[in-house]
Amino acid sequence: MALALSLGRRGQGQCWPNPAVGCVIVRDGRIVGRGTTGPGGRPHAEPIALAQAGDLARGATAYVTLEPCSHHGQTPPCADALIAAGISRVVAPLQDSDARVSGQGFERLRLHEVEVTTGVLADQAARDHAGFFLKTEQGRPLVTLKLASSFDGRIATATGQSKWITGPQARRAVHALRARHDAVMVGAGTARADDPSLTVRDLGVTRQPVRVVISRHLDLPLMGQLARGAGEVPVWLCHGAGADIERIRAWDGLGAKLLPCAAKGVQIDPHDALRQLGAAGLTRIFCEGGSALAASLLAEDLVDELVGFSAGLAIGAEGLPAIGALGLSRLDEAPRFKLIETRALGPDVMTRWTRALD
Ligand code: AOF
Ligand code: ZN
Repeated sequence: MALALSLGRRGQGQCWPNPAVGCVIVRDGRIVGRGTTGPGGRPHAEPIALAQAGDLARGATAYVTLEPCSHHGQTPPCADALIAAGISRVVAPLQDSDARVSGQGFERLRLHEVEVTTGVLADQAARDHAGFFLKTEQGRPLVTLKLASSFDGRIATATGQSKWITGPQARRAVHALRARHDAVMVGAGTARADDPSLTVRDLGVTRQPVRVVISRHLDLPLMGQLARGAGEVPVWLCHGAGADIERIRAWDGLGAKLLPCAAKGVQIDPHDALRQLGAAGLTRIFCEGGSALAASLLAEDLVDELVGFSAGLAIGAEGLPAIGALGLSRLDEAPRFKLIETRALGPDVMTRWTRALD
């Protein structure tokens, strides 16, 4: 199952709107087939592994990271394919949250006398599929918030200088993280200040993450990196109702997808933006700032994971803070996260945190 989970994780960022599933087929203690859900969500993992196994699938055990599907979608049900291939046991940690499946895949397998074991490495599987579960159960994607800052949590000097706070190893790690998400998201301030391309470079991904900008007024440069490549790597813009019609037309003409969102105070309502991004198919979003967007997501308890890159550099109080005002007065109101990983990356340190849910 650990191998199946790692195969599944390879598909993260590539399979949306579907979950990235892994499958390993074992016969007499030998691995005879492996599969990962294909780019865009098809083929599913099981038929890939079954095709590799061929006749050896008869009497074998299939380890699948999610309940095999039971519905007739664009492909026939994986539960039926496993039954037809003569698989005698299926090990799958969790039930699928898609209403077309949820429990019926397991039921179908049991009905055909396939032994079903659930719960194996379920915590890891729940983390790996968290984006898909959030999308199907709560209608929003998972949000990973990335902060690359000085030791004192600043992302730029008072004059806006930010290149570079962290070193090349940390920046490479950022590209690897982008590749594992369906979309990279920034606020309008960051899009204006940094003119970022938000693409994955030097990693050879088959599917680039969607580039999302949250911009109430759509006051984004029409000559920058995002505008230039909008025809090739998707650009999705979450904007407010009052955005200038000429700007809407201009971005539409460049090939961007426009998502009108509700406002909350002077900003876009992050709940509405995420709801729309989820409805458009995204399961995992990598947010790279800036401080206002980071604060609005944290204030609404919409951050599931944090990734911090911390450099040995002190910028001081006049620098731009990584996270804008949260309006908190008490410590017990502050969103708290649980440490899951630390790694030294040359001169910098990476830490990963998950939302502590108590
Ligand atoms: C599996 N194995 O590898 C994946 C599954 O649109 P379709 O027909 O491709 O079905 C999408 C649904 O299939 C998706 O919502 C989820 O329930 C399941 N994904 N199931 O058996 C896989 N990716
Ligand atoms: Zn399937």
